Amino acid sequence: FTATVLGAPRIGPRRELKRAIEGYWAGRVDAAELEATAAGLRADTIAQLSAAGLDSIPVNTFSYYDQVLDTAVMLGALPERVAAISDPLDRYFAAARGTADVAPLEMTKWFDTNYHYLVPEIGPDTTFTLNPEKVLAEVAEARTAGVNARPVVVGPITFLALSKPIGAGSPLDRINELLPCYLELLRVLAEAGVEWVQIDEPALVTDIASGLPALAGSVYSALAQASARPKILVATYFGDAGEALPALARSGVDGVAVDLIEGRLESVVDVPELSRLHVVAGVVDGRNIWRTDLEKALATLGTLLGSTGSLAVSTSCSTLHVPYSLEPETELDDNLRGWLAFGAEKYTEVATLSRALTGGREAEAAAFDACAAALATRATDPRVHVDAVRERLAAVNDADVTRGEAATRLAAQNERLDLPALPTTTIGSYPQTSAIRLARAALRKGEIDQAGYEQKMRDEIKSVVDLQEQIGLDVLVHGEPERNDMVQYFAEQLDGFFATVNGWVQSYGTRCVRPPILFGDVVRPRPMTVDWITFAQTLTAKPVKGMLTGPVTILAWSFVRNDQPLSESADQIALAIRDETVDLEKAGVGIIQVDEPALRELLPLRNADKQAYLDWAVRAFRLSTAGVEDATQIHTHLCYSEFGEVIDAIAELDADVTSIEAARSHMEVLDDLNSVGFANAVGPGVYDIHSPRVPGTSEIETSLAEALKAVGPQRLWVNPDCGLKTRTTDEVTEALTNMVAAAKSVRAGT
Ligand code: THG
Ligand code: ZN
Repeated sequence: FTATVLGAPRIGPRRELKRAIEGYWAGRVDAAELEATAAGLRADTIAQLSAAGLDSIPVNTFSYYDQVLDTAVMLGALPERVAAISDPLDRYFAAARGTADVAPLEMTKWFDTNYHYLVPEIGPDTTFTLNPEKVLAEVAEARTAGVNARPVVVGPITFLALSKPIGAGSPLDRINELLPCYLELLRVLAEAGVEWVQIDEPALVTDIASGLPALAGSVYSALAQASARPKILVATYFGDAGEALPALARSGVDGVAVDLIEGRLESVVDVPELSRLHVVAGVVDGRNIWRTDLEKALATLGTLLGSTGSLAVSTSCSTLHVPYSLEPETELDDNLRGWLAFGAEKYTEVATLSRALTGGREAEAAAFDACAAALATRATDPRVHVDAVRERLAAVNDADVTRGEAATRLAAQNERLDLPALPTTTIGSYPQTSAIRLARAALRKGEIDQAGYEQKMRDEIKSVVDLQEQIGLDVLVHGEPERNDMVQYFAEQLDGFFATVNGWVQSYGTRCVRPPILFGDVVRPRPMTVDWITFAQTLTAKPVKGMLTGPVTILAWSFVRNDQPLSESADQIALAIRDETVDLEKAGVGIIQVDEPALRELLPLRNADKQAYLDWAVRAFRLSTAGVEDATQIHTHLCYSEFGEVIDAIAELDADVTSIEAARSHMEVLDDLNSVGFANAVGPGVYDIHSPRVPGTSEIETSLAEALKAVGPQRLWVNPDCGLKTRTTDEVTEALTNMVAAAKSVRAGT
């Protein structure tokens, strides 16, 4: 084949799958209706890819929730506790989200993307048996549609490398038990007449485990020796496959897919064994939204022609990570539109490149010329290079990223704030009530005007402030009713960002986000949060925290520029946040929180690249927060991850107070922080907000006692482990009341 993509989104162009699945969960949609919606979406995707001119169509990239969970099902590797549920669909959703009796699989980030997968559990009770029904059904369905279908499965190395060990030993130690399932899969796919199977091994571009290239060599040699099998395409993506590439090339597999957006061309060209393989060249960016420079991509393909057996054009990874189409983006100006390619536009790019590769550029001259003309405006658009921003950044020096001594700051803050020992607070958001959602919808539909909307938000803020007063918290927040999303909200107010109207991308399960597009230099035309915070402060004598999102998280949850280093974009955002902190301070706000939940997320996949990232990430945070006086207290909040690899960086952020998710990891993070000499205040989350269960007072006292042992009474704060926007007001009221009671009783004992 000559033109393909490694996978496609499945949530539906209008999030049809989200609605159907959530309807099924709520009992509004039955299984047959759900399946009909799903089948319709799969058929539409196949038709779309085929009509665009692709001659090999990926299938089995559909999922009701997550492709790693699908793989666990295919391999019969669900944990015992869910295996007991007899209905397959209900068992599947139980594994994904839990039930009243059964805990779900954990969820974590898929490599360095903003997609989350479910983490398989591999322990002594795990056995592997092949269940090929889903993949065979999707092959049969595509066959009926008359297309050349290429089933896609997650490979054995990636599956085990991403799994969580239960008990002793590493899941990867089980690879030899798993291979018979894959051999059997190859046999049934061959029997079904499949010509090519794609086995995804993105783990091979990482240093998750040592010895992966050698393991790739042995695993794929074993699979290549299967007596009956389709041709095997091993797909690597999200980076450079490095040493794994020659190992794969020698293993006897028939093809490899390589990411030429995040990987290097040399690592492909330099492997002589690839001259025997079909190389699927990922020259169209599958996870970012920029239009491909066709001229450049064709040159890359030309270079590869000489060193590969045969060549196909592809996206660098599945287009799961980008929105379906630019078509609904009616708010785009012509320049910006010309620089972008979402899913549909990328399929056309792949087909164009593939035709140009065989027929020559001249045969596709119109497309190449249009591309060049559109991209030419990107270099000269005044929004892309703003001299004032660049001059300001060039003048940044070490003093701009350094605050006074921590002890001096603490003394000044204690005097200003006069807080009790073990101060209680919350992370920032309060429940997004239906009143809030209705107000936002009414504003969008023009049923209320901006002033009416803002009044409703002030009403919400007042009720959240009253609630906190009543509960007896020490440091209050305004509750963030005005924010749809903690990144989108800021992107909508900063120049240099474009917020899409329908650019939905699956984040996990049925949950989607609309990542903003960072396309130009970042300018803050006016203060973004000051009015809301100062309004909240008028309602109470207690201090109200200002709430901002940090530069790394804004980047991690946006589509980022590809025409300058990430570090430069981070610094530009940092200057905008810095201006906001200074304005908040001027308005009398004494505590400002700058959240960086995604600090861990952007950590590079290769060890060699990690330190450089952490250096610029920390510096950008410090640039955001070092513009205020010693007496202004800077908080940060971190969540969603294992902090082990970034613990030094957390200390280097030098926030006065760090609230950190710890409820589920039993405060281990405090020992880790101690071990790197972190001496500033911390608020380890004392209960898990991700569950609707309300923690009792004595349970929180136990957590606090544990935390006290680790950090002592001088620098301990008391807070939940994350924002409260997904909980109900009743749950929040009860849990926080218990938290305040626990803090008071522990305070009395210190
Ligand atoms: N914002 C963004 N990215 C994120 C998070 C976020 N990535 C990590 C983590 N948080 C992912 N968590 C969620 C949680 C909830 C939702 C999405 C991602 C969610 N989305 C709504 C939905 O799909 O119905 C849509 C929200 C909207 O209307 O804007 O509930 O917080 N950027
Ligand atoms: Zn959080």
